[in-house]
Amino acid sequence: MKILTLVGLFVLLTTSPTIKCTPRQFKPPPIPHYFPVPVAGSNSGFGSNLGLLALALIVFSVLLVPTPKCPNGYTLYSDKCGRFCYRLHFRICKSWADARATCKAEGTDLMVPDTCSYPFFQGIAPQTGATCTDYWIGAFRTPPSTGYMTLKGSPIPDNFKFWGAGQPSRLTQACVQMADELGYAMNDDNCGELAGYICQKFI
Ligand SMILES: [Ca+2]
Repeated sequence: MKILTLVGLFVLLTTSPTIKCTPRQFKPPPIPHYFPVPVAGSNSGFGSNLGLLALALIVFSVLLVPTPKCPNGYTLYSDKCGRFCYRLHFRICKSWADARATCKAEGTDLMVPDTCSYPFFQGIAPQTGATCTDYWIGAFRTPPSTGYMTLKGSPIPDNFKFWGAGQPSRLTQACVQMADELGYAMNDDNCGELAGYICQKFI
């Protein structure tokens, strides 16, 4: 029995096909094209990608720069006249000085009249349910000086186009408001009078 087993094993080994091992050819995987591959006959490779990279950086930097925000209760205005936040206070009437103090407490100041944005404020001045009909703005004089100026120190001539008819009347009046009865044109009045007020902040 053992002899038959040995004979069978011999036959099996001598008749089996030979398995030849050949070294596996190493083929490196393709390199991903993270970087531009110059194209023959073209100069649009690396340079154009640098341009795209710069554009991407600009876009990201713009997205990352925080947009200035207006204080609570304020509205953003932006056009050829500039970019500013504003708020009309028309329910609690105050003197010119108290009105300005409130604007400052809100991080702003009284609205400075200028030829560009004044018509905009005239347009939004009428407010439904307003307790105060006039609005203090950022213009005044310091008696005995008769010359009016803005909070920025710019003089306001008497022929400034947004003075109401017959204004400024001066006398004891030294603070400027947008007067309801004058179509919200400018009127000087006594600084202690109670009125609404407009706060503004350029951003
Ligand atoms: Ca007046």
